[in-house]
Amino acid sequence: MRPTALLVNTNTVRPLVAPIGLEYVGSYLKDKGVDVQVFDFAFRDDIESYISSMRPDFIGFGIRNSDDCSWPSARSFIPELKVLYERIRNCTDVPVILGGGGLSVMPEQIICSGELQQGTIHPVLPEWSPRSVDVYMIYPFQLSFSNLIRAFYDTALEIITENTAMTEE
Ligand code: B12
Repeated sequence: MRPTALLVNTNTVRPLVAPIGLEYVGSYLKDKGVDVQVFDFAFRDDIESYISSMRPDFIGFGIRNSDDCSWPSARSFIPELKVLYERIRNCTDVPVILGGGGLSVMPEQIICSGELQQGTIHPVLPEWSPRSVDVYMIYPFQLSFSNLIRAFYDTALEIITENTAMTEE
């Protein structure tokens, strides 16, 4: 019997974009003989009944955006992603594989540091981590290094140092 996969699109950010990353994964799996179905949280919410009637062998959980990368909204999607992940975890024991651009940018730091430490999530293909990048701070020289800029600089440095330490552990 052919294995079955359920690919879950968790991205509900409006205006919607097609889950092209998930579709690439689906095409690849189909080529390998896997039956693939897509559940899209942008259009429905009944994941529990869907899983219980489909009974997939494994689930791909797509994370396109971990946050909106916007200021001042600075909206993190992690709390709602965790709720969706827990809902799936609570209704099936099959492997759940996380992937997608929002996850790949900073997996340990923003998504699943606790779960990685507890061993409830395991990294797959750790050699495919994103390469590190240099960070620059540019400000109008007329402003000089004011207290406000100094406060921003210190906070940014603290966060980056903390995250770099986590990545290098
Ligand atoms: C094109 C693009 C856009 C276009 C999308 C156009 C469209 N019609 O699709 C536009 C300009 C509209 C856009 C908007 C936004 N974007 Co944009 N976008 C991108 C960009 C440049 C490419 C995304 C893409 O389609 N890649 C091609 C697909 C095939 O690749 P992929 O999705 O990564 O999928 C691959 C893997 O990740 C993996 N994969 C994917 N899903 C899954 C699932 C599983 C289970 C597994 C195992 C693997 C897997 O396999 C795929 C094949 O290799 C990325 C940056 C980048 N270079 O990746 C940012 C990026 C994804 N966007 C980002 C953001 C933040 C946004 C916005 C929220 C910005 C905003 N504030 O409005 C919105 C959200 C829109 C929405 N509704 O979701 C961020 C997300 C970062 C984060 N911290 O979460 C990124 C990473 C850019 C960045 N570095 O800041 N975006």
